[in-house]
Amino acid sequence: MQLDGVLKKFGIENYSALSFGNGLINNTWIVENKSYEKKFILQRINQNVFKSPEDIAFNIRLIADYLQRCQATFSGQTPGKKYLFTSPLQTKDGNDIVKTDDGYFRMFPFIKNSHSIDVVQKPEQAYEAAKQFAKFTNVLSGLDASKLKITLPHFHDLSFRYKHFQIAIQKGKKEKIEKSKDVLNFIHQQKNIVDEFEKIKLNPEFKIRVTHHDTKISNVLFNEEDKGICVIDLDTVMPGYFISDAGDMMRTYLSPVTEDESDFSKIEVRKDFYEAIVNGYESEMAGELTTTEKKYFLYAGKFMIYMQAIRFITDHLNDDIYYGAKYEGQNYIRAKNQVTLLQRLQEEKDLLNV
Ligand code: ADP
Ligand code: GN1
Ligand code: MG
Repeated sequence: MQLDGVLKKFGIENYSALSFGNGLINNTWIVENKSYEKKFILQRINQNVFKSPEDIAFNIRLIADYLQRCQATFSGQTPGKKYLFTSPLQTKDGNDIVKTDDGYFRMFPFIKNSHSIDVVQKPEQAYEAAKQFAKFTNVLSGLDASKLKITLPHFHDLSFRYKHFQIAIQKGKKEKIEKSKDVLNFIHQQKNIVDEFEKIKLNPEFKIRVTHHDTKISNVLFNEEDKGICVIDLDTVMPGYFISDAGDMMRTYLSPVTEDESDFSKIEVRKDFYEAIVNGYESEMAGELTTTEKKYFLYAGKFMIYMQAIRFITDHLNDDIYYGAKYEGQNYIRAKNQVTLLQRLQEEKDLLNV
């Protein structure tokens, strides 16, 4: 893709650009300005998914301005030290986002001496990541979440996902449905997870807060000592429940293998990682979470794993229009992987906060 025009808007002409990261939705490049030896992260927003990229830019700006206004200091941090937030760079014309014939682009400074990881190998990494996502929500507790634009309507609305899943079964090809029976049956059997979510929506003990909604490990930057620096990938920051963030950490940090693993015997629930997530999250959010919410960490894991299984199998039945597939049946494998993970989690009887 020709990036000259976009980079020129940010005042960069002499550059190198390399594709970067393993995200499923956006395109990311690492850009180096050869004149100043400065690095940037350039991203093209996936418009099939995000219909209004301006809304994402609005939310990130709202948060950046809020943090700047209150110069947020934070318990657990050195007093006076500012919360690190990766604000987008502005173009020479003062815009956060650039529209070209190839789509919408935005750029961030590359956080120095940072790296991300794709698989959580040590409980300390799970703790650090959970702490960073909790800190993000906590530092924004004074920002009215309802001011955020909804960048993806119904994103973590499990009841909505379940409805779409049922439609996909009605419309999907008979043969595909027949071959997916094991996954479909399991999802139907676990419908109580949806019913519980309906109760949560009616329960005032569950607070709506500024929620990240994509807490996988690659969305945290670490320093060389493996300490969390900050969270990134803010496209899905919207009002939401803590079960979205805590649950997606369970979904992606508990098992030693990723959602793409097809050898399901490798999927397991690592109890010490579960505890690290709860402790890391509570290290920043204990004062904010209600007593009821604190009892819902295990449910959070089930909720997110179940929803991801539904999303993958729905996409499989819909011919991979959302996630794409590198090989035929990839989204079926991913769904079965998530079903296996949920089964493993349900087998655990003595996890914290049950
Ligand atoms: P995607 O939506 O494709 O997941 P991300 O915003 O998560 O996009 O970026 C992809 C990867 O790029 C991240 O996992 C991280 O390694 C790297 N990255 C993103 N933003 C920055 C940044 N500001 N500084 C350093 N690395 C970054
Ligand atoms: C997508 O963009 P990425 O790869 O971080 C998806 C998440 C899923 C995840 C599964 C906007 O995240 O909701 O959990 O894939 N993001 C969107 O890997 O749909
Ligand atoms: Mg990401």
